[in-house]
Amino acid sequence: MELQQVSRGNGSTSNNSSTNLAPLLTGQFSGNRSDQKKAKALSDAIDRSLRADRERQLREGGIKLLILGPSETGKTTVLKQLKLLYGRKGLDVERQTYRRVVHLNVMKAIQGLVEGMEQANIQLGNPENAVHVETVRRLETTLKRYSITTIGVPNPAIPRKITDAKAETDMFADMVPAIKSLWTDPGIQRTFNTCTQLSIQDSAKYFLDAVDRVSDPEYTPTDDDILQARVRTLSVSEHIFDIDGVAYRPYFDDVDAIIFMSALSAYDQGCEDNPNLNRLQDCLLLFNEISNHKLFLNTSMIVFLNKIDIFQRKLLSGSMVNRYFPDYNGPNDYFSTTVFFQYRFLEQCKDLQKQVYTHFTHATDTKQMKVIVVAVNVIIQRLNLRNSGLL
Ligand SMILES: Nc1nc2c(ncn2[C@@H]2O[C@H](COP(=O)(O)OP(=O)(O)OP(=O)(O)O)[C@@H](O)[C@H]2O)c(=O)[nH]1
Ligand SMILES: [Mg+2]
Repeated sequence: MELQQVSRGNGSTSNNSSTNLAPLLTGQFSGNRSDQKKAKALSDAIDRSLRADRERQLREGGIKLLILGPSETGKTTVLKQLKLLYGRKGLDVERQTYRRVVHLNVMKAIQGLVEGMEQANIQLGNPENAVHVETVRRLETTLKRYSITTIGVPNPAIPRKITDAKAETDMFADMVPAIKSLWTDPGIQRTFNTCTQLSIQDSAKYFLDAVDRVSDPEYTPTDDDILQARVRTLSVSEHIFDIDGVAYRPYFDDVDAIIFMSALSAYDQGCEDNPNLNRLQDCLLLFNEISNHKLFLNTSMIVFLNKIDIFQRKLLSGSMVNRYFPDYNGPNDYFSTTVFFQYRFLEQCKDLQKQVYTHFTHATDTKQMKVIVVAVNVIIQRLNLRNSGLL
């Protein structure tokens, strides 16, 4: 496959320093307090200057990478992993914002379970929990008022007192007894373990098991909490990373590589807006469009077959792939079914000269993602060298 020429960040500093250091570079330092201050200011200014230069270099050059895929396949999670693995501040910038996201995720989870229990006509194990069911039913309006659309951007639709962190913590704390009683109720547990079409997010159990920890007034989300937390992305964002000296930046036209995200675990789910359309089937159709699109003629395609942990769990619980993909006649084990889906993705791309790479991923697992990112980096560097005639 032919690739466009790509340029790389080389880690060196430029002479066109974007920060003017001249005023700080004049004068001698004797070691007294005011000189120490000056030295610190100088050191900070140099750091800032180096960072600004490096970022400008990355912006001007670099491999252009786009992460695409249907909703809930793990795009934001991969981005978070890149920040953790290669970003300067990891996830610190957004850490406090996620406190509220986690609380919302917990409330959404218990609400989804109560709805699922009622739809499946499952009875509460402990009738005394009926009062808590009522509390959760009333949650809808609260959740609407609290709903977050874009992280870090104030939403004018949210009343000011609700954006107040203390008010939010208090509101959540009021809900905790109901959430805890319901989550341990045998009826809710049965719903969670037996209903396959629940509208709850994948991390529901992770957060419901951690209610005590996340409701602590001093609670600060951990990296794992942030990876598990879910907010739908409504905006397009650009991020710049430097992976082993190679700069990556996402772009829409002229991209060098696309990471196409799919969720293997969605093989038994319907689409949110059209429950009759299988989610993984819909994802295959989208990949067909993307991989054959003339805009991406020279673009490497790297498909992440994500959420393999959930996929494996579903298989182990006895869920049959051929119930949802009737053309699959093989055994219902992990190896055979993943090969089948891998082939289904590969066959979408009609250009036989074009390389499509696939990886089975578990995007919330930082260790696994580190290995995957290194492998992807190797692929892209090799394609880059081949294109420039060096390989
Ligand atoms: N168990 C598990 N959960 C995952 C995996 N990848 C992502 N998730 C979870 O799936 C949910 C959705 O992931 P996101 O990264 O928000 O999905 P997205 O593609 O950005 O979704 P949109 O912003 O709606 O387009 C989050 O709660 C993640 O923690 C995985 O491999 N395994
Ligand atoms: Mg997202």
